[in-house]
Amino acid sequence: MSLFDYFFVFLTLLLGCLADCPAGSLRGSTSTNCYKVVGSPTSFLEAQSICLSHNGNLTSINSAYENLFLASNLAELFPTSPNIWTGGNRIIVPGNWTWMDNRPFSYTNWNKGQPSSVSGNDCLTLNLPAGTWSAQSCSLTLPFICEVPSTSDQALTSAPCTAPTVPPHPTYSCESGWHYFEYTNQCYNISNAGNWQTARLYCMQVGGQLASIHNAAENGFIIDIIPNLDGDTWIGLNKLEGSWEWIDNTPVGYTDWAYKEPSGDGSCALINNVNGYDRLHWNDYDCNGIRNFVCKKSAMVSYGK
Ligand SMILES: [Ca+2]
Repeated sequence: MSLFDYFFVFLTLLLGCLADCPAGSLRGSTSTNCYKVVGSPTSFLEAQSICLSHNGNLTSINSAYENLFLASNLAELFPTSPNIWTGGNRIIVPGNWTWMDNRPFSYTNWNKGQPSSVSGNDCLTLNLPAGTWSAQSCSLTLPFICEVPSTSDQALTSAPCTAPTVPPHPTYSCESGWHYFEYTNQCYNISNAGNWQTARLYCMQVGGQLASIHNAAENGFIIDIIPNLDGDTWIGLNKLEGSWEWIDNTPVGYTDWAYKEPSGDGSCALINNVNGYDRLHWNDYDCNGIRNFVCKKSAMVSYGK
Protein backbone atom coordinates (compact mmCIF):
# COMPACT_ATOMS: atom_id res chain seq x y z
CA MET A 1 0.00 0.00 0.00
CA SER A 2 1.14 3.54 -0.66
CA LEU A 3 1.34 6.15 2.06
CA PHE A 4 -1.89 7.59 0.70
CA ASP A 5 -3.63 4.20 1.09
CA TYR A 6 -2.48 3.95 4.68
CA PHE A 7 -3.75 7.43 5.31
CA PHE A 8 -7.09 6.53 3.74
CA VAL A 9 -7.43 3.41 5.92
CA PHE A 10 -6.55 5.49 9.01
CA LEU A 11 -9.11 8.12 8.05
CA THR A 12 -11.80 5.48 7.50
CA LEU A 13 -11.11 3.94 10.91
CA LEU A 14 -11.11 7.34 12.54
CA LEU A 15 -14.39 8.35 10.96
CA GLY A 16 -15.84 4.96 11.82
CA CYS A 17 -14.83 5.59 15.41
CA LEU A 18 -16.27 9.06 15.53
CA ALA A 19 -19.47 8.29 13.64
CA ASP A 20 -22.37 9.39 15.79
CA CYS A 21 -25.07 7.07 14.58
CA PRO A 22 -25.41 3.28 14.30
CA ALA A 23 -25.12 1.71 10.84
CA GLY A 24 -28.21 2.23 8.73
CA SER A 25 -29.48 5.22 10.67
CA LEU A 26 -29.80 8.86 9.68
CA ARG A 27 -27.71 11.37 11.57
CA GLY A 28 -29.97 13.99 13.04
CA SER A 29 -30.03 17.65 13.72
CA THR A 30 -27.65 17.35 16.68
CA SER A 31 -24.85 14.92 17.45
CA THR A 32 -27.12 12.94 19.74
CA ASN A 33 -30.08 12.46 17.39
CA CYS A 34 -30.09 9.34 15.20
CA TYR A 35 -33.13 8.17 13.28
CA LYS A 36 -33.80 4.77 11.83
CA VAL A 37 -36.42 3.72 9.30
CA VAL A 38 -37.40 0.13 10.03
CA GLY A 39 -40.38 -2.06 9.22
CA SER A 40 -43.38 -1.33 7.07
CA PRO A 41 -46.37 0.91 7.82
CA THR A 42 -48.28 -0.23 10.93
CA SER A 43 -50.31 0.94 13.94
CA PHE A 44 -48.82 3.28 16.56
CA LEU A 45 -48.39 0.55 19.19
CA GLU A 46 -46.81 -1.94 16.80
CA ALA A 47 -44.50 0.81 15.48
CA GLN A 48 -43.32 1.58 19.04
CA SER A 49 -42.79 -2.13 19.67
CA ILE A 50 -40.58 -2.36 16.55
CA CYS A 51 -38.60 0.74 17.62
CA LEU A 52 -38.01 -0.86 21.04
CA SER A 53 -36.59 -3.95 19.36
CA HIS A 54 -34.06 -1.60 17.70
CA ASN A 55 -33.11 -0.16 21.09
CA GLY A 56 -35.04 3.06 20.44
CA ASN A 57 -38.44 4.72 20.59
CA LEU A 58 -40.81 6.33 18.14
CA THR A 59 -39.18 9.72 17.65
CA SER A 60 -39.89 12.73 19.80
CA ILE A 61 -39.61 16.22 18.29
CA ASN A 62 -38.08 18.71 20.66
CA SER A 63 -37.30 21.84 18.64
CA ALA A 64 -38.27 23.73 15.50
CA TYR A 65 -34.91 22.74 14.06
CA GLU A 66 -35.50 19.03 14.66
CA ASN A 67 -39.03 19.35 13.25
CA LEU A 68 -37.76 21.00 10.07
CA PHE A 69 -34.96 18.46 9.76
CA LEU A 70 -37.39 15.53 10.04
CA ALA A 71 -40.05 17.03 7.80
CA SER A 72 -37.63 17.78 4.98
CA ASN A 73 -35.72 14.49 5.15
CA LEU A 74 -38.78 12.30 5.63
CA ALA A 75 -40.70 13.94 2.80
CA GLU A 76 -37.92 12.60 0.54
CA LEU A 77 -37.99 9.17 2.18
CA PHE A 78 -41.78 8.82 2.12
CA PRO A 79 -42.87 10.78 -1.00
CA THR A 80 -46.28 9.09 -1.11
CA SER A 81 -47.11 9.30 2.62
CA PRO A 82 -48.62 12.56 3.85
CA ASN A 83 -48.44 11.41 7.50
CA ILE A 84 -46.01 9.40 9.63
CA TRP A 85 -46.08 8.30 13.27
CA THR A 86 -44.02 10.06 15.89
CA GLY A 87 -43.93 9.06 19.57
CA GLY A 88 -46.43 11.71 20.67
CA ASN A 89 -49.58 10.40 22.34
CA ARG A 90 -52.16 11.18 24.99
CA ILE A 91 -52.79 7.58 26.00
CA ILE A 92 -50.14 7.23 28.71
CA VAL A 93 -51.41 10.25 30.58
CA PRO A 94 -55.02 10.54 29.39
CA GLY A 95 -55.68 14.03 28.03
CA ASN A 96 -52.04 15.13 28.22
CA TRP A 97 -49.55 14.81 25.38
CA THR A 98 -46.28 13.00 26.14
CA TRP A 99 -43.44 11.48 24.10
CA MET A 100 -42.66 7.77 24.23
CA ASP A 101 -39.01 8.56 25.12
CA ASN A 102 -40.11 10.72 28.08
CA ARG A 103 -38.50 13.91 26.75
CA PRO A 104 -40.45 17.05 27.75
CA PHE A 105 -43.43 17.89 25.54
CA SER A 106 -42.52 21.57 25.27
CA TYR A 107 -42.05 22.42 21.58
CA THR A 108 -45.24 21.94 19.49
CA ASN A 109 -46.22 22.57 15.88
CA TRP A 110 -49.92 21.65 15.67
CA ASN A 111 -51.73 22.16 12.39
CA LYS A 112 -54.65 24.62 12.38
CA GLY A 113 -57.55 23.16 14.41
CA GLN A 114 -55.27 20.53 16.01
CA PRO A 115 -54.95 18.67 18.25
CA SER A 116 -58.34 17.30 17.28
CA SER A 117 -60.68 16.78 20.19
CA VAL A 118 -62.23 13.74 18.47
CA SER A 119 -62.33 10.85 20.93
CA GLY A 120 -59.76 8.19 20.03
CA ASN A 121 -57.52 10.54 18.04
CA ASP A 122 -54.74 10.13 20.59
CA CYS A 123 -51.56 9.63 18.56
CA LEU A 124 -49.43 12.30 16.93
CA THR A 125 -48.60 12.31 13.22
CA LEU A 126 -46.07 14.52 11.45
CA ASN A 127 -47.61 15.84 8.23
CA LEU A 128 -45.23 15.81 5.25
CA PRO A 129 -43.78 17.90 3.80
CA ALA A 130 -45.33 20.78 5.81
CA GLY A 131 -44.01 19.56 9.19
CA THR A 132 -47.28 20.32 10.97
CA TRP A 133 -48.76 17.95 13.54
CA SER A 134 -52.14 16.24 13.81
CA ALA A 135 -53.85 14.00 16.36
CA GLN A 136 -55.03 10.83 14.64
CA SER A 137 -56.45 7.41 15.48
CA CYS A 138 -53.65 5.23 16.88
CA SER A 139 -54.88 2.26 14.85
CA LEU A 140 -54.13 3.86 11.47
CA THR A 141 -51.51 2.06 9.38
CA LEU A 142 -48.71 4.58 8.79
CA PRO A 143 -44.95 4.64 8.19
CA PHE A 144 -42.88 5.61 11.22
CA ILE A 145 -39.44 6.76 12.30
CA CYS A 146 -37.53 5.48 15.32
CA GLU A 147 -35.03 7.56 17.27
CA VAL A 148 -32.11 5.39 18.37
CA PRO A 149 -29.13 6.10 20.67
CA SER A 150 -25.99 7.52 19.08
CA THR A 151 -22.87 5.39 19.18
CA SER A 152 -21.30 7.99 21.48
CA ASP A 153 -24.09 7.24 23.98
CA GLN A 154 -23.29 3.55 23.62
CA ALA A 155 -19.57 4.30 23.89
CA LEU A 156 -20.09 5.37 27.47
CA THR A 157 -20.53 1.72 28.36
CA SER A 158 -18.88 -0.21 25.54
CA ALA A 159 -15.86 1.95 24.51
CA PRO A 160 -16.01 0.88 20.82
CA CYS A 161 -12.75 2.57 19.83
CA THR A 162 -10.46 0.55 22.05
CA ALA A 163 -9.43 -3.06 21.50
CA PRO A 164 -12.18 -5.41 22.63
CA THR A 165 -11.44 -7.24 25.85
CA VAL A 166 -13.21 -10.17 27.44
CA PRO A 167 -15.46 -8.83 30.18
CA PRO A 168 -14.42 -10.70 33.33
CA HIS A 169 -17.35 -10.37 35.73
CA PRO A 170 -20.71 -9.20 34.48
CA THR A 171 -22.95 -7.90 37.22
CA TYR A 172 -26.62 -7.19 36.70
CA SER A 173 -28.73 -4.55 38.34
CA CYS A 174 -32.06 -2.76 38.05
CA GLU A 175 -33.16 0.84 38.38
CA SER A 176 -34.68 1.98 41.65
CA GLY A 177 -38.16 0.51 42.11
CA TRP A 178 -37.41 -2.53 39.94
CA HIS A 179 -36.71 -6.04 41.23
CA TYR A 180 -33.93 -8.21 39.77
CA PHE A 181 -34.54 -11.92 39.16
CA GLU A 182 -31.28 -13.78 38.60
CA TYR A 183 -32.76 -16.76 36.73
CA THR A 184 -34.04 -14.56 33.89
CA ASN A 185 -31.60 -11.62 34.14
CA GLN A 186 -34.65 -9.38 33.96
CA CYS A 187 -36.02 -6.55 36.06
CA TYR A 188 -39.67 -6.41 37.17
CA ASN A 189 -41.79 -3.53 38.40
CA ILE A 190 -45.35 -3.39 39.71
CA SER A 191 -47.24 -0.21 38.81
CA ASN A 192 -50.75 0.98 39.37
CA ALA A 193 -53.14 1.36 37.66
CA GLY A 194 -54.45 1.21 34.12
CA ASN A 195 -56.39 -0.82 31.62
CA TRP A 196 -54.43 -3.52 29.77
CA GLN A 197 -53.52 -1.35 26.73
CA THR A 198 -52.41 1.58 28.88
CA ALA A 199 -50.35 -0.81 30.99
CA ARG A 200 -48.75 -2.21 27.83
CA LEU A 201 -47.92 1.28 26.58
CA TYR A 202 -46.51 2.36 29.93
CA CYS A 203 -44.22 -0.67 30.08
CA MET A 204 -42.92 0.13 26.59
CA GLN A 205 -42.34 3.74 27.55
CA VAL A 206 -40.07 2.65 30.38
CA GLY A 207 -38.14 0.37 28.02
CA GLY A 208 -39.83 -2.94 28.70
CA GLN A 209 -42.97 -4.92 28.02
CA LEU A 210 -45.95 -6.03 30.03
CA ALA A 211 -44.40 -9.14 31.60
CA SER A 212 -44.41 -12.58 30.05
CA ILE A 213 -44.07 -15.51 32.47
CA HIS A 214 -42.39 -18.74 31.44
CA ASN A 215 -42.13 -20.99 34.46
CA ALA A 216 -43.25 -21.45 38.04
CA ALA A 217 -40.09 -19.77 39.36
CA GLU A 218 -40.69 -16.58 37.39
CA ASN A 219 -44.40 -16.66 38.30
CA GLY A 220 -43.50 -17.07 41.98
CA PHE A 221 -40.99 -14.23 41.83
CA ILE A 222 -43.61 -11.86 40.39
CA ILE A 223 -46.18 -12.92 43.00
CA ASP A 224 -43.60 -12.20 45.70
CA ILE A 225 -43.18 -8.58 44.57
CA ILE A 226 -46.93 -7.83 44.30
CA PRO A 227 -47.90 -5.76 47.33
CA ASN A 228 -50.08 -8.03 49.47
CA LEU A 229 -53.49 -6.42 49.46
CA ASP A 230 -53.11 -4.35 46.36
CA GLY A 231 -55.57 -5.88 43.90
CA ASP A 232 -55.21 -7.83 40.65
CA THR A 233 -52.18 -7.45 38.36
CA TRP A 234 -52.21 -7.42 34.54
CA ILE A 235 -49.62 -9.62 32.80
CA GLY A 236 -48.59 -9.53 29.14
CA LEU A 237 -50.89 -12.33 28.01
CA ASN A 238 -53.77 -11.61 25.65
CA LYS A 239 -56.06 -13.52 23.35
CA LEU A 240 -55.61 -12.84 19.65
CA GLU A 241 -57.95 -14.59 17.21
CA GLY A 242 -58.78 -17.18 19.84
CA SER A 243 -55.29 -18.09 20.97
CA TRP A 244 -53.37 -16.77 23.98
CA GLU A 245 -50.17 -14.90 23.08
CA TRP A 246 -47.46 -13.08 25.06
CA ILE A 247 -47.17 -9.46 23.98
CA ASP A 248 -43.36 -9.74 23.81
CA ASN A 249 -43.76 -12.52 21.22
CA THR A 250 -42.17 -15.18 23.42
CA PRO A 251 -43.85 -18.60 23.09
CA VAL A 252 -46.68 -19.56 25.43
CA GLY A 253 -45.71 -22.72 27.29
CA TYR A 254 -46.21 -22.46 31.06
CA THR A 255 -49.56 -21.15 32.32
CA ASP A 256 -51.07 -20.90 35.80
CA TRP A 257 -54.82 -20.41 35.29
CA ALA A 258 -57.05 -20.24 38.37
CA TYR A 259 -59.82 -22.80 38.91
CA LYS A 260 -62.33 -22.69 35.99
CA GLU A 261 -60.24 -20.07 34.19
CA PRO A 262 -59.91 -18.90 31.48
CA SER A 263 -63.67 -18.52 31.66
CA GLY A 264 -64.04 -16.53 28.43
CA ASP A 265 -65.10 -13.24 30.01
CA GLY A 266 -62.19 -11.22 28.61
CA SER A 267 -59.19 -11.26 26.28
CA CYS A 268 -56.50 -10.10 28.72
CA ALA A 269 -54.92 -12.00 31.61
CA LEU A 270 -54.22 -10.94 35.18
CA ILE A 271 -52.97 -12.51 38.37
CA ASN A 272 -55.88 -12.71 40.82
CA ASN A 273 -55.13 -11.05 44.09
CA VAL A 274 -58.56 -11.02 45.62
CA ASN A 275 -58.91 -12.98 48.83
CA GLY A 276 -61.05 -16.09 48.50
CA TYR A 277 -61.05 -16.23 44.70
CA ASP A 278 -58.33 -18.78 43.83
CA ARG A 279 -55.89 -16.09 44.77
CA LEU A 280 -52.53 -15.69 42.97
CA HIS A 281 -53.49 -17.69 39.88
CA TRP A 282 -54.34 -16.33 36.44
CA ASN A 283 -57.74 -15.11 35.22
CA ASP A 284 -58.94 -13.87 31.83
CA TYR A 285 -60.70 -10.54 32.25
CA ASP A 286 -62.12 -7.52 30.40
CA CYS A 287 -59.11 -5.60 29.00
CA ASN A 288 -60.74 -2.28 29.93
CA GLY A 289 -60.60 -3.03 33.66
CA ILE A 290 -58.30 -0.76 35.65
CA ARG A 291 -55.75 -2.90 37.46
CA ASN A 292 -52.15 -2.91 38.65
CA PHE A 293 -49.67 -4.33 36.16
CA VAL A 294 -46.21 -5.85 36.02
CA CYS A 295 -43.55 -4.63 33.56
CA LYS A 296 -40.43 -6.60 32.67
CA LYS A 297 -37.20 -5.43 31.04
CA SER A 298 -33.60 -6.51 30.64
CA ALA A 299 -31.28 -5.88 33.58
CA MET A 300 -28.43 -3.38 33.24
CA VAL A 301 -25.09 -5.09 32.91
CA SER A 302 -21.71 -3.79 34.05
CA TYR A 303 -18.33 -5.44 34.12
CA GLY A 304 -16.11 -5.39 37.18
CA LYS A 305 -12.51 -6.58 37.49
CA1 LIG B 1 -62.22 -14.96 33.76
